[in-house]
Amino acid sequence: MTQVPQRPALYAPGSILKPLPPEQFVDLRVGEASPDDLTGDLALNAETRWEAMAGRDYLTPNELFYVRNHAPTPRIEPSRWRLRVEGPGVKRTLEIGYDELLRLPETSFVRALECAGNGRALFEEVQGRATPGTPWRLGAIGVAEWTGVPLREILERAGIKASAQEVMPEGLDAVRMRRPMPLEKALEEDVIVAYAMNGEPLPQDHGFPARVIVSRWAAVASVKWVGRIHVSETPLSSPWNTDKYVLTGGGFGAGRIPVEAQGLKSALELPWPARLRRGRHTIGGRSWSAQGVITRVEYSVDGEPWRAARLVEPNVPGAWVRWSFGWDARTGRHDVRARAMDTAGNVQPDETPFNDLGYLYGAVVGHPVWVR
Ligand SMILES: Nc1nc2c(c(=O)[nH]1)N[C@H]1C(S)=C(S)[C@@H](COP(=O)(O)O)O[C@H]1N2
Ligand SMILES: [Mo]
Repeated sequence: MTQVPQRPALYAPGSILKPLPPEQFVDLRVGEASPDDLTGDLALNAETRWEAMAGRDYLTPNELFYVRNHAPTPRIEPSRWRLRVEGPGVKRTLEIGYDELLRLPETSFVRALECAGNGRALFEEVQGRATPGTPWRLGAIGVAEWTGVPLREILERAGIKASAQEVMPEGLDAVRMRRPMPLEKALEEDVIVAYAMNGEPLPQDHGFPARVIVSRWAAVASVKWVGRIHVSETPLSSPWNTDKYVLTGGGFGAGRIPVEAQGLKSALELPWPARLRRGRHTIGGRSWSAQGVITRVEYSVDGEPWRAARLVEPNVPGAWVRWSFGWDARTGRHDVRARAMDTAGNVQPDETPFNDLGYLYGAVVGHPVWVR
């Protein structure tokens, strides 16, 4: 069992939430920031710089893991924290404290967490059509080992009624971020209430003391600082599945389809744009699919025929695979591309269907590389 040390009280008892200054969004990238900047009180949106992943192990270290907040990070004192499970879909209201949560049957697995908007800036930079919202390139993804209690264990302790339909975790942040999922999704074995990330207690910005991890779904479903789980007998809605995080406009017309499952992407472990000295280089990258396991990754420089990159184990379903290829770089400006394929038969396309809010960019990206 992963040992999670008790944290000291972060502030005086009385309220479990410390009022914080008005939203201040800081546009910085993980890797440019000092560790202090990454654990502060700010509503922080920070993406992992891909060059910071070059040559690293499989997992994203906690301090390099992207942060996406809709409101400032709340500071929660674990001894006062409670998770309440309630609603017409359960037989009784259940309250679980932090120590109790740590004593429930636990599970650990390695999975990616990826923002639905990852790659949004590329709609403009590659496809020439801008969308509003946080302009992530490809760094709004990370892979970690998550440890926690299966949501099923917790729901069963509250007694799931035969009529139960949807499950909506709610965060304790100022916006009370919440988003529903069908009961069947909530009961999957890799949907958990997590309290540890890469063997450490969840960092504050990643949801301390506990967050939901909904494997394979856009990370907006993985509610941080979870305080309440509502179980309904009817379909539920929240601004995050009706107005935000929906596919609408472009090829989707007037419909509003909530973003759920993630797709397929690849990224090079290089700065954007990259600058290299001429000569022989090993170029590394990672590819991931929420729909299956990556079976093959190909690369192409300056429009030359696609060739296979060398995959590096492990290749965990629902996480990513590392790969590399050798390149003899000549002076000039180059366009380096990678595309992945998965066991579900998906291949990264040359273009992503446009949608107004810029979700699920999955097309092949020409990475600009200057060589001198
Ligand atoms: N309570 C709460 N949970 C949240 C969010 C939030 O703002 N508040 N952001 C969501 C979104 S949009 C993403 S992409 C992920 C980011 O998780 P991370 O900051 O740990 O990388 O958390 C999700 N869970
Ligand atoms: Mo997100």
